[in-house]
Amino acid sequence: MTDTATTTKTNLNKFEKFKAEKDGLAVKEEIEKFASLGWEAMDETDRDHRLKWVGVFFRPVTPGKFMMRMRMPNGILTSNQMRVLAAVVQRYGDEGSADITTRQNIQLRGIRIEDLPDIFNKFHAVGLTSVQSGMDNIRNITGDPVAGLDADELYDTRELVQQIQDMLTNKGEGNPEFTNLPRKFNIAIAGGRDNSVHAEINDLAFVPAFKEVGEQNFPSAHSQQKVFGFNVLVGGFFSAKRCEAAIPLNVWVSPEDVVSLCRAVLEVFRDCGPRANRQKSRLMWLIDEWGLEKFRSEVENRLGKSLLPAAAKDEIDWEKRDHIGVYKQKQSGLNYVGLHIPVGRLYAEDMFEIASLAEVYGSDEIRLTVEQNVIIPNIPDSRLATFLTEPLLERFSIDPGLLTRSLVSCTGAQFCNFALIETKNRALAMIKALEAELTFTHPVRIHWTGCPNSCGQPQVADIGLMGTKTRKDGKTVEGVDIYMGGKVGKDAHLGTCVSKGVPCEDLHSVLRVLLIENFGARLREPATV
Ligand code: SRM
Ligand code: SF4
Repeated sequence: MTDTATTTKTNLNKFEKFKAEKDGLAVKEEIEKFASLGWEAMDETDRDHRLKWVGVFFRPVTPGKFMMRMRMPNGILTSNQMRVLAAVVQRYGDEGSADITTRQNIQLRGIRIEDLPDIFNKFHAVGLTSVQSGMDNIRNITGDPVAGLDADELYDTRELVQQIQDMLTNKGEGNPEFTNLPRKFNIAIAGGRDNSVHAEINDLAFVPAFKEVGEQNFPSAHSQQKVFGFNVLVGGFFSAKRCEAAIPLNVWVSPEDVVSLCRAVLEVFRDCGPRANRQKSRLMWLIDEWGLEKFRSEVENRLGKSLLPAAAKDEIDWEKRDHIGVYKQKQSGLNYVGLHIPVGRLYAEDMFEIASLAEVYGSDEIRLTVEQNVIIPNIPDSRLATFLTEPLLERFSIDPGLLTRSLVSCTGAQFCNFALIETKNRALAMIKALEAELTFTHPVRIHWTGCPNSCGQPQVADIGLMGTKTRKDGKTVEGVDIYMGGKVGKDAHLGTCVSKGVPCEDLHSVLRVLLIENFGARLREPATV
C-alpha cells in the first residue's frame, strides 16, 4: 500500500466514508425500492449522492424533479435513442427538458423517481446507458464529432471511444472496478487536426501523432517507418481552487494500446490518488506529489510493459472548427449539417423533430459537439436543398449570428445549486442585445459558467464569464469574473482572469467595449428613416 493510500484509510472525508460504507453502484439493484418509497422517504445519502452512480442527480433547486446524465460515447446517438429520450422528458410537460452538455452528452430534466424503473428499461431496450456518469466516476468520453465523416481526419475515434466506455462500464451494465475513484475523471480522444475535444482540459487525452518506430518496438514495422498513434496528455482539469492544462506524459501509444493505457492510468489513480481533501484529489495532484517520472513508471508497471517516448510533434495544426453549417463528407455525395442549438437547450418536440430529420434525410444518426450543438450526418446531395427548407432550421440555424454561433453556457441557477448566477437565459439575452448593436467580422467565443467549478469552460473562451457575487451600491448582486485569452485548436492554452466582480447589470456595456477594442466589433450605423 502506498503512503497516499495509508492516509486515505486514516483520514477519510465524508465522501470517502459513504463510499466505503456502500459502493455507489449498489443503488443499481435498489431502483424499484426507491421508486416505491419516493424521494422524500429514501435514505438521503443514496438520494443525494449514490444515485449519481447510475446518472440520477437529486436537484435541491427542484426537489423531487431529478436530472439524468446519460453517456453518449463520442457524442453519437441514433434517431431511435433520441426518441426514447424525448419521450422521457415529454411526460413531464413544461418541467421536462434536456440539455446538450459541454462533454458531447445529454442530460434530461424533470425526472420523477417513481418512473426510474420504466426509464431504465426503455434505455436498456435501445442500448442507452447513464451508468457511472456522475460523482467519482469517469465522465462521458469525448471524441471527434466528425469522426468517419471528415476527409482530413487522421483517425476515426468512434470505435476506440466505445471500447473504452465498454471497458470502464462493463458495456453499460456497471463496472465496480472503476466506481470508486478519488474524484471525477475526464478522457478525450482527438482524431482530427483541430483538437475538437479540447484535449488540454482532460485528465487523460490522446492527441494524433506519427512516430518513427523500428522493428524492435513494432514488429509490424519494416525497418524505420512512421506509424500513426497518439501522444498522451495527463492532468488537465478545472476546479474552483485550481485550473491546469494537461501536460505531456512523454508517451506515444498506438491505437491498439489506448484502451489498456486508460485502464493502467485509472488503476494508478484509483489505488494511489489522494483522497483526504476533495479539493486536492484530481489526477494532477497525484502527478504533483510523485513527479511525472514516477507516475509514468507506475503506469508502465500496471501496463506490464514500457512505453515509448512521445513523438516529436503532434498533428494538431488547424484552427478549431465549430461544424455549424453544411459540409461535404469524405464519402462522395454525402454531407453533414451542423445545427446551432442555443445554449444546448432542447424540449421534447425538438428532440422528436431532430430524430425524424436524421431519419428522413440522413442515416438515423445524430451527433453532439462540446459546443452544445447537433450534427446530422450522411445527408445525400440530392436531399440537401429540401433539408435546408425544414422549419426546424429557423430555430436551430445553420448560419447563426457570429456571437450566437459560439455561445456556450453551463446549467446555472435554474437547476444547479452551486450556481452563483443565472446563466443560460441571461447569456442568450445578452448575445441578442450585443448582436443588435454591433457588427462582427468573425465569431467571438463567449462561454458562461455559473460558478468557479467551470463546467462552461470559461478558460477556453475568447471571453469567459464566471458567475460570482459582487457589491453594487452597497448591495450584494449577481456578477461575473471575466476571463480572456483562451485559445482552442492548435497551440491551445487557457485564458486567465482579467477582471473581477463585474455586476451583471453593468456587463452589457463592459462587453460592448471589450468586443470593440479586442475583437474588431463595430457599432451598427443608426437606421435612417
Ligand atoms: Fe460540471 C459539478 C454540470 C462539465 C467541472 N457539473 C457539476 C454538477 C454535477 C453540480 C451539481 O450537482 O449540480 C452540475 C450539474 C448541474 C445540472 O443540473 O446540470 C454540473 N458539468 C455540468 C454540465 C452539464 C455543464 C453543461 O451545461 O454542459 C457538463 C456535463 C458534462 C457531462 O456530460 O458529463 C459539465 N464540469 C464540466 C466540465 C467541462 C468538461 O468536462 O470539459 C468541468 C471542468 C473540467 C473538469 O472537470 O476538469 C466541470 N462540474 C465540475 C466541477 C469541478 C470539479 C473539481 O475537480 O472540483 C464540479 C463540482 C464537483 O465535481 O465537485 C462539477
Ligand atoms: Fe453548476 Fe457551477 Fe457547473 Fe455551472 S459551473 S453547472 S453553476 S456547478
